Amino acid sequence: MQILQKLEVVAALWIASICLLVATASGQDRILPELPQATTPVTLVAASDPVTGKSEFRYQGNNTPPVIRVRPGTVLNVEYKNQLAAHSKEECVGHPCMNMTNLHFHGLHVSPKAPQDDSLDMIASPGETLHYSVQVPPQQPPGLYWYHTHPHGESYVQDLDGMSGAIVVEGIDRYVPEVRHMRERILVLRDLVLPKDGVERNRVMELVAMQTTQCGTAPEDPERAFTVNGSLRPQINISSGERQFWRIVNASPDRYADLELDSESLEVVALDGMPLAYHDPSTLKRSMSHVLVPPAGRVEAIVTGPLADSHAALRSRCFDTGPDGDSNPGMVLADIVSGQPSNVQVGPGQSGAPVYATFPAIVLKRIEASEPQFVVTFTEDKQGFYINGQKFEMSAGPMLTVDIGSLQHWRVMNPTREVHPFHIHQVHFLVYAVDNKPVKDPVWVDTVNVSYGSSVDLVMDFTDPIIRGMSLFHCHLLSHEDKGMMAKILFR
Ligand SMILES: [Cu+2]
Repeated sequence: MQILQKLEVVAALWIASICLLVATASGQDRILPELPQATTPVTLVAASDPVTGKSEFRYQGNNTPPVIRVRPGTVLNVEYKNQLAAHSKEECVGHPCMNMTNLHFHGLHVSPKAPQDDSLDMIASPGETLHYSVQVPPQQPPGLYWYHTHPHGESYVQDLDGMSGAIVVEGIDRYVPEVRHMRERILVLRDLVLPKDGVERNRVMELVAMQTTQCGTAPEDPERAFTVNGSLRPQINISSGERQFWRIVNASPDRYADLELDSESLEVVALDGMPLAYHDPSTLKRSMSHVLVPPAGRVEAIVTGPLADSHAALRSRCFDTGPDGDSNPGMVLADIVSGQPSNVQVGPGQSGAPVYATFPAIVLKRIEASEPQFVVTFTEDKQGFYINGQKFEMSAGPMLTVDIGSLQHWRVMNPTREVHPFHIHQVHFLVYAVDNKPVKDPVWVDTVNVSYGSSVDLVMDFTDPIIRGMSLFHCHLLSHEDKGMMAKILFR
């Protein structure tokens, strides 16, 4: 009886919170929430919601994860306290979660050794605290990164619960000076699991104008809606003709955001934290009608306010995840409404000249033309998910060892019937071919979608000695990673 009552309370509160989200989104006052900003040192707490049992980050007494801002050449200090419940109400890969946790600093070119970006040995049980002291190198590309938890077997649930936040490495204005005069907006995309109750479910789907016809080849019904900074379909104010600098991270554990604006193209200045100019000083930005941001990906773009009295929205388009994939329908993420011009206080900016990493074209061409030095093959069956036939084990040795100081040609193959986004810690790579055909505009990223029945060819940048140590590469659909689609790499 007591358990039943508790369950009813949980259900009632859960429905109430959905109603609140929907009510907030459908009411007049649904302005995009601003996120708290934090400078190092940061104290972050992992805690369990006493009612729902879901895990969350707490920062300065609230449950909104902060945007951590850090300058290149400084140390990012995070004290991370695991105050999750000893006994979880949530399920991880078929058993109750153990509520182990840690942090990964996604995309940063930093050491994988403790106390830095070590997702293997640094792990906290409930009651334990981790102390991160991450040396961000002076040549770190300035842009949008993010932190999320990375305990093998529990990553999916924790990320779906929202245990993630943005990191801004300051100084992108050194590459694209005009953004200094623009209002900056940080947009963190997360998931709202659609309610089971049919009426509530329809209300949410209608609210975000979710596509109801089948999208792509995945036959399943939609399961999620995107939220922006925790809000369902918020309004973003921008005056007509005003240019703003939007920095967007897809923090979903497994949904793709194929972003587009109704009114115009996005002027993209950085992907996955890497300014386009970082490897090509002549390319400050690129006009794109839509940008595919896979789970864990980021895009930073200049957006111009539409004409007054015209309706415009930020949308995610239908994305085909494959016949075995999850439904990924089109929907509206946010409405763009005409507001007062932003009053931007231009700060001093970052001093010093920008750092560029330009590999001679002849060197890149030679690597691209060579046979792959390593091939990653994603496979799956009813028992799990694999890289090169191996299911990840914490106790396993590295799948390969790489000597620091080289560029390498890697190929990632996906013979399965669903998409898998490939990610490697510590470095960026150049995506130059898909299905053995050169891509028109090669980009440096840290996460790339590999479509079903497809392959990508990459130039891996293993030149920086800071990455020395044991690291990881994996599929960034986190339930796949939890079920084995991950491997160790030793940078020597
Ligand atoms: Cu996968």
